[in-house]
Formats: sequence, structure tokens, C-alpha cells
Amino acid sequence: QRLKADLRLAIQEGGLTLAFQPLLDVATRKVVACEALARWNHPELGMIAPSVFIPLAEETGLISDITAWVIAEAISQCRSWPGEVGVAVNVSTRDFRGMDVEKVVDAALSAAGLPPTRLEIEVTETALIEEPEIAKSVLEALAAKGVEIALDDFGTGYSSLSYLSALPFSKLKIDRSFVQDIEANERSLRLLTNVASLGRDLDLTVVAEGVETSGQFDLLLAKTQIQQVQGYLFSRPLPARDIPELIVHLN
Ligand code: G
Ligand code: G
Ligand code: NA
Repeated sequence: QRLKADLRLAIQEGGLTLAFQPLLDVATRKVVACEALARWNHPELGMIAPSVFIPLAEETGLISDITAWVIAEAISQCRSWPGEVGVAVNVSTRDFRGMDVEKVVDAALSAAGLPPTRLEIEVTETALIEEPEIAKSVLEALAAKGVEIALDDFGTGYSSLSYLSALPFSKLKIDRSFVQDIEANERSLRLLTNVASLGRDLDLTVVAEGVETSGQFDLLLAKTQIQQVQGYLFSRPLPARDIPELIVHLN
């Protein structure tokens, strides 16, 4: 209860911040986008993990306020990045009924003077299972404007395959659990290779999440058709102020 009240206050009073983690193109090794990740530094308890406060926000309905803020802030930050680097934002299950995602996106893009093609929306399967109709119509409207729609944490849910053709995805983010073991386990590598080629067959941009070692990256290069990578090997999520320099340094 206490934490819920504190979260409400943090949202109102600017207590949330964003960290960003780059996604790199495998062929060019350049940063193509950065994913916005919400951070909450509690005045007494210190950093609270998103795995704690995002579910809390979903329970209380505060998630819409967080998502609206994340969209506006992430797009505003993106404007100051060199080149054409895009920004990815996570949209939660409850957002599809709790807010007008399309309206918030439109407002944020026009305030920043940024084209829709610089924005990616990441959704997990749970969002799609719980609100299939609304999610479909909102995502189709955004995709029609040129916003990239990514299916996040792919492979961890229940029935992802059916969503791939029913919804306007242009990107598939393979969950990091598929990458974790590929150096030690030949079957893990074959599974990853096959999930990636499934995505490629469907004309999706395929991303591997959670790349931590150069051994993993070498295997991705040699054995899979994965086009983009994200993970600690390239960069941890970093504060917004560090991102312009990170992009210059990596590119
Ligand atoms: O930031 P971290 O790397 O610890 O993220 C943990 C989880 O919290 C991730 O699965 C991520 O998708 C989720 N998360 C982080 N920021 C946001 C956000 O702004 N909105 C939503 N809905 N989820 C987020
Ligand atoms: O897609 P999702 O929003 O779940 O991904 C973001 C989450 O993944 C964040 O919690 C981020 O800190 C975490 N993450 C990013 N790169 C890595 C990595 O290389 N290894 C691990 N274990 N977690 C990572
Ligand atoms: Na994500």
C-alpha cells in the first residue's frame, strides 16, 4: 500500500527516470535504436526494480500514467541523439484499455517533431491475449503511420505463433533465455537458429536479446540470420545523458 502511494507520488513529482539500452545492427555493428527502460529511485528504499513496480502499476492502473510519460520522455530524448537512431518503448497489457496509446504517441511525436518511423512499440504476448481486439486496432493504426511494432520476449509465452500473422509486427525480439545456453548446448543453438529463421521467413526483423558474451555473438553471426542484437556485451541500460556519447562511441 505504502509502495503504491509512493509510486503515485513518484509519477506526479518526476521521481521516475529512463535508462536506455542500444540495439545494434549485426551487419554494420551500428546502433539502430535504444530501448527505454523505466527506473524508480525510491527516496528511502533506493532503486526499485521494474519487475516490482511495473506489475504494481498494472494492478493499480498507474501504468497508463507511466506509459504516457515514458513515451513522451523517450521520444523527447531520441531527438537529441546523433544520426537516425530510433527509440523503443514498452507498452503494457493494461495500456490498451487504460489509455489512448495512439493519441499519446501522436502528441509526443509532433511535440518532438519526430517522424513515426523513429519509434518502436514493444508488446508482449500477455497484452495481446488479454486485449486482442483493442490491441489489434491500436497496433494497426500505429503501424499504418510507420511506427515499428515488435513482439517482445518471444518464446516465453503461450501461443505466440498465431499472433505473428494476425498482428502488424515488423520485428521479433527473441527472449534472452534462447541465447543463454548456446555456447554450452548444441540443441539450444539449433533452437535459436530455427526460431530466427521462422521470423525471417515471415519477413520480420529478428532481434536476439540478452547477448552477454563475444562467444554468443560469434555463434549468432556464424549460425543464424539474426539481424539485430541487444545485451550487456554491447552496453548495459544507461542513463539518458550518457546515450548520445554511447552512440557516437559505438558507431
Ligand atoms: O529494466 P529491466 O532491464 O530491469 O526491465 C525489467 C522488465 O521491466 C523488462 O521486462 C521490461 O520490459 C520491463 N519494463 C521496463 N521499463 C518498462 C516500461 O517503461 N514499461 C513497461 N510496460 N515495462 C517496462
Ligand atoms: O525485452 P525486455 O524489456 O524484457 O528487456 C529488457 C530487460 O532485459 C531489462 O531487464 C534489461 O536490463 C535486461 N537485459 C538487457 N540485456 C541483458 C543481458 O545481456 N543479460 C541479461 N541477463 N539481461 C539483460
Ligand atoms: Na522490451
